[in-house]
Amino acid sequence: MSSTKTLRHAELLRRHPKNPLLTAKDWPYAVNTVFNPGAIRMTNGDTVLLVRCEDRRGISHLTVARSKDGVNDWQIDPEPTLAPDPINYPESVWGLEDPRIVWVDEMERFVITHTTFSRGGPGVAMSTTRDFREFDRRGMLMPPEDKDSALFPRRFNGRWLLIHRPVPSAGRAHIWASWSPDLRHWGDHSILLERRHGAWWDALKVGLAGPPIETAEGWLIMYHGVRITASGALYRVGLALLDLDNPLKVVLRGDEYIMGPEEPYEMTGDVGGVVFPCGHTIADDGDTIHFYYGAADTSVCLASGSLSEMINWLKAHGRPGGIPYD
Ligand code: BMA
Repeated sequence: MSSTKTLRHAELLRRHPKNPLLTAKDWPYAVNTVFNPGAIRMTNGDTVLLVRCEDRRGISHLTVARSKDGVNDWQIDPEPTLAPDPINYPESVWGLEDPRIVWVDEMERFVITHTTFSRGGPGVAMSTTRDFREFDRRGMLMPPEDKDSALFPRRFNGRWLLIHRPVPSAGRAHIWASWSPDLRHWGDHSILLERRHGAWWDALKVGLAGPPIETAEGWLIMYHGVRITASGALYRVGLALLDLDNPLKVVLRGDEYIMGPEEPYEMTGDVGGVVFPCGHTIADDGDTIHFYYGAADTSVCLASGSLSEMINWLKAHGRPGGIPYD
């Protein structure tokens, strides 16, 4: 175990002083809550968030919020950008949730993987777009129950690789990876990152946070870990590093979470005790990461850090993922 003396998670990530950046009060139309946004930086430098908005029925849709600096002056679409369409897409009847966005050079499109809440439970769906105005909806990729999905932005040996998080009936859930030759047929499923056991902060479920981040040292991933307590679930965020050429190999996994709910806006809301990142942007220096997260299933917040510091922290506080030590 790494000692608490050397734990620097509080310094690793800096919450923005303007948090929460966006709440239901900022929305141009009536919603219950706004949270868990996907994020991407456009070539002109603008930040685009695809925000999960829960309406007052309880059904979620996704709406674009754009900003020049990723903090101020959000231009929010006047109506839902990507909404459930139960007639044409029955799998979306109870809503669209928690998008992750990647730019795929080969397709010259953004690929959005998101939860689609069907009558049979939540599964993973894919939509693509060039402009966040028109979308090509490709339906459900992974049947219920499955969530927390992102596509790697390029192929490995000719095949696409998807991260996702099926939930077995026992309720405890690991992060999985699956391969596809065509983004339609998926197979060769395997566990990528296991939940831990007992008292660990990530003992109940783990799920991907934002999409994998390509660095010289490997694919950096943030993931959420859930632990059940007497007063409900705690959602915190941890780090792992995957091999650059073989992302199924977990090079390092941090023992300790790097961020947990602490601030009042993270502790209080529709679901208190939750920080839930789904997307990030990288600044021009190639190192500063701004990640956007849902706080307490109620608002959109921002925290920033440095990719090199996060990797250095993992080297000090992590160990190879395949070794059982929990
Ligand atoms: C998870 C997801 C998230 C949500 C979190 C806490 O299962 O559904 O969308 O933020 O629970 O409620």
